Amino acid sequence: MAKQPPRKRQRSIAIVPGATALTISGSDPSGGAGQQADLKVFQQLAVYGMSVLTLVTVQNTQGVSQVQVLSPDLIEAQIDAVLADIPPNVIKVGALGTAEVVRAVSQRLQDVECPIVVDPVLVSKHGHSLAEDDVVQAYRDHLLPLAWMVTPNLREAERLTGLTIDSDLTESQAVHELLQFGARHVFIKLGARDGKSLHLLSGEEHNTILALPRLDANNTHGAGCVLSAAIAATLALGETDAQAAADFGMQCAFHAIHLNTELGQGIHPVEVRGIPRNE
Ligand code: PXL
Repeated sequence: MAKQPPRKRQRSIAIVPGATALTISGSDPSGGAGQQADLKVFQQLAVYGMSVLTLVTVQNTQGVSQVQVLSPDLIEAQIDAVLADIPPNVIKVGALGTAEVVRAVSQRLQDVECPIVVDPVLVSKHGHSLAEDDVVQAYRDHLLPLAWMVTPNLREAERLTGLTIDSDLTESQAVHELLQFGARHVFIKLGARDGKSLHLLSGEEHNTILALPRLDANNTHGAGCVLSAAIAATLALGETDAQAAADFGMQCAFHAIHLNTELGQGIHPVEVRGIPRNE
């Protein structure tokens, strides 16, 4: 029998007039991850979505064959155009591609007043590095100090901190380091352990492990993007508590994995239309 979603109550989402979210991210033409995933999540959660394109990937569910990063000038001009016209209630930052782009985007976001959710896209699901060391350094120096929350997976947390994370102690050290770089909240996707999908959220006094049952699934393409986009969307809708936002993001990712449409011949994409919302 298929696993059922956890019984935990899903908070309902009401349409908040004027709730807006901006994603600054790369394109996945097959629609499962990146900017396409972010916009679908915003739409599903009744938030008005806007998007600044940073890079174009050539990919489908079977893999990525090319990446072309847009010029920093063009990215800056897109950000300026949006910010001058429609103020976002939240900004999510996804793939940026080069250190130059990380610096340019950070510079443009320096004075925005809304929360910024940073998903540092540095290491692929398969463990491949997607970023040179200078990109990692630019995240540390320029973008993390602006982040309301940073949402690395385990390997990305290792790249950002230079630590090997393999114990409770090194997990805590990684959270501490990422807070030191200036992120206000740190949410590390630790991965699967003992049949659970585990996450670690920083706290004032102590860090908290957040767990959901792990779905044994091959449709996880885009799950990380959905998680951080849902966190961003709930902030746009007025949430201010980090644990509630993180919890909501996890629930959304869980539901998006649970509804498997089995599209494509590789790692199937998550299905955002599986995320419950009130009608
Ligand atoms: O899930 C990370 C991610 C972000 N942005 C783009 C991607 C991916 C993963 O495939 O393609 C554009």
